[in-house]
Amino acid sequence: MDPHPRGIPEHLARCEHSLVMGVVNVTPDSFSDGGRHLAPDAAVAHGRSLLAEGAHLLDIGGESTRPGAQRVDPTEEIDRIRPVIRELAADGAVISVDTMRAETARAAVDAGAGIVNDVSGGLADPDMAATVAALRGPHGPVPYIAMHWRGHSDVMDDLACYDDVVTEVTRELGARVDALLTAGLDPARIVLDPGLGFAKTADQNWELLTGLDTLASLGRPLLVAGSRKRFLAELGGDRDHATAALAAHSAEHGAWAVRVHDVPGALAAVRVGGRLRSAHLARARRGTRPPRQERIT
Ligand code: PMM
Repeated sequence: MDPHPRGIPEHLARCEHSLVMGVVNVTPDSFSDGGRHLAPDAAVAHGRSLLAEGAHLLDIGGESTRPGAQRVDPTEEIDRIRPVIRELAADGAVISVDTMRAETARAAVDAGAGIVNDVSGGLADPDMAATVAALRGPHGPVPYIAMHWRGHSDVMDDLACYDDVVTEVTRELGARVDALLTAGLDPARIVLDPGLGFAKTADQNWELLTGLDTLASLGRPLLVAGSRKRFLAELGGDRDHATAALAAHSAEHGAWAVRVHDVPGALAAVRVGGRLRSAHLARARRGTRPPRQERIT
């Protein structure tokens, strides 16, 4: 399997470890950074500082998906993100737009976004899949990140019921891929995301993280997005340090990208995870030999 989706710029497709996607939430109410970058100038400055720290991609969103969040009006969502995308795209940033709405995805790509990141995997807006299939961004047809989702933020905590979370999330994501292909999406442009914290308890998030190899068996690159989420905060200590540890784990298991608020920690982590992965693969290629028996005579 190609570790990168088709439709990202060449210099990123050559990267040998997971990419780091920096988060720019242009919202008043996101979980960890709500309200900090609501003014366009503040959001652009934040995006630039994430890029200066080494972020490969920026994920720009105008609607919070924190547990319990209410929907934002689509015009308001577009008004929040459009000037920010325009300016950062003019700087040459590779941008994904974090939205569940086809109309917003279209406006964002028109403003310079090159990837659509949909936490609902196409379930929230029946027009999303066909719209994305027809969109052309700065690098050609746009890649589409489809996250595992069971319902909007006001009800999702009630939907965290699984017999086996890894099996069920893999099956449900597989069904989303089938639906996306039927809508005309190029399979090489689809990225999947287990949706940590979305209709999942803390225990279910941890279990899902042990199942990244199973999720990868769907044959698509994976995005892992645990940054600063409640299940990491529950560990105590610094949430960005915990996020970095998770990024190392994700990279070791071959994630295409990690979505994070703190870029320097995640960059160090994906480099470590990438080297561990290469070492695993090199060892597997050599084959495992039993240790030499030393004979004592
Ligand atoms: N989580 C949030 C927002 N967007 N996108 C993807 N693909 N996966 C996620 O898990 C995800 C996302 C919520 O986190 P934030 O409020 O810290 O941005």
